[in-house]
Amino acid sequence: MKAAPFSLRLLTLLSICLVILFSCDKPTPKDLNAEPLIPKPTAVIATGSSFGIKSSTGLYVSNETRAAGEFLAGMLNPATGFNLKPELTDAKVSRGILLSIISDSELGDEGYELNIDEKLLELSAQTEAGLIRGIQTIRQLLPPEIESDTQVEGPWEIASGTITDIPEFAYRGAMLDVARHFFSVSDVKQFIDYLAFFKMNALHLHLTDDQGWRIEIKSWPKLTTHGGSTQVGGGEGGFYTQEEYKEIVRYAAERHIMIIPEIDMPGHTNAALASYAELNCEGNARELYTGTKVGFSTFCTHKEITYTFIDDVIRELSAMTPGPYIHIGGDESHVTSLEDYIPFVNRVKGIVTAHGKSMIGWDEVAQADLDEQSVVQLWNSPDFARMAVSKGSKVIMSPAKRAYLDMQYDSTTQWGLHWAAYIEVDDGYNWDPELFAKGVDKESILGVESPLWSETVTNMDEIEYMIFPRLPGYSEIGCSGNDRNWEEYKTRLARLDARLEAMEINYYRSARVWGEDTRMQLVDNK
Ligand code: TNX
Repeated sequence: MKAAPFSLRLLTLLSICLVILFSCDKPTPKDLNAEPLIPKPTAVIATGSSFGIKSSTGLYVSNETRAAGEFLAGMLNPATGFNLKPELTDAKVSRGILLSIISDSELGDEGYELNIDEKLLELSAQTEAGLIRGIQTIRQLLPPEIESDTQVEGPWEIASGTITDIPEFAYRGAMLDVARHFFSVSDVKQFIDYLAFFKMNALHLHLTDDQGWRIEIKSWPKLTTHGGSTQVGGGEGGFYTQEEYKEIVRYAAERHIMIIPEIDMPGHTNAALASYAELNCEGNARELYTGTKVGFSTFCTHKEITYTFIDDVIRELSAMTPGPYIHIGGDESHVTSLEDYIPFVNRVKGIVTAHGKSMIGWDEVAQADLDEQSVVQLWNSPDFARMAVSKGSKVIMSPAKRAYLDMQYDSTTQWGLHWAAYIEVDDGYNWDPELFAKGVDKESILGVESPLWSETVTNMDEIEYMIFPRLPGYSEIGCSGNDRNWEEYKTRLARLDARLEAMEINYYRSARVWGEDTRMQLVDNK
């Protein structure tokens, strides 16, 4: 056969090149509605195509969105190996990624909107907090490999369509008990990253208890040098210097998460009572305590020095806490009489207010003189929560039976306690904060918090095992309110496993989520 003329061969070659070029550029069809986002956004409209992030993709910001742009680039660059950098622009952008601040009162303080087509991925919000939440959605829409710290092959495609997302409750938090066992600054940062991933906005740090005082107070140095020197089981404990605490606050603020510091009192105070003899009624310092009993210690509520001490602590703590709240504990004060307890809480509330903060307390504080500024955290008693509402206070819902991250999943769980309940993954999800305590309605509920107490939990692996996969459910309760369904949620949660593994998280592989039943549903959905 005669060879084709040179011009024809060139033409053939050219068309092959063109076909290759075009097929590479053709967006992959994807269904935004099928993406397993947690928490589930308020509204999703899928358009069936996708947006691909490439090394050449522009990341356009304004002055107001530059910090969020840096945050997004920091999330994308390690795994993609790209070097995306926010570029300032006022021009109209029609290709690439665009972060904008818009005015749309429906979005509120933390809502955001994502508009994704084949050429443009636009994230808009009224606030930087909204953008940071939206960036977590972009992260969840990318394959789990995006979690890698080192470069992996793409493609990095995101399903096209529109997402509008506005959280139902203003407060969506978790608590970490750093008193029973101490956790390092880097552990706390990792915990903050987990909250950020699920768009939570508050980290309550339980900083003091019988077994340890974990925050440096410069005017009372023995609190940490002595009171912070041990922990449950007799280990060496530890504490945060004020600089370290400020670093935690800064790291959280970058992710729009507020820190709520708790100084538990008048009970749960053995570490302070062991550090300063004068805080005890008899004037004798107590021994350090490394057991797990509760309810045996109390400040001396009749001594003036007690209030001088509390004023110093709250002053130093308020000065390094930008958030509006100081948590004063108030739980399980079994050796403080009610006649002493009520005036004590009233006086401490005054001290918190004098330092420009609002008081939060565990549900027992409802017995004191509360007001609209005070917040009561329900852990045990619906009666106390109702009492708080009758005084005009707001309530954070943390019922131990449903929301305690230190409760075991079942009788075989290696860590945790079960005094309130065993909480399997579905038990943690299947409750409604608005129905939990009759008379405590939506208007009175600030939000939801899931506490992790650490009597039995000693390191990050154990923390992860207790919080995963329950934490995502608490975040969804806070974001979606009662508009939820376990059967549907379960299919999204089941698909979180690849990401948890990519993040090297030690999680509990619950049969309620990953049993036969779920696997069949996943196959059916494909
Ligand atoms: C009760 S909850 C406590 C804590 C314990 C926890 C263990 C609350 C306000 N007090 O002191 O660590 O149970 O689950």
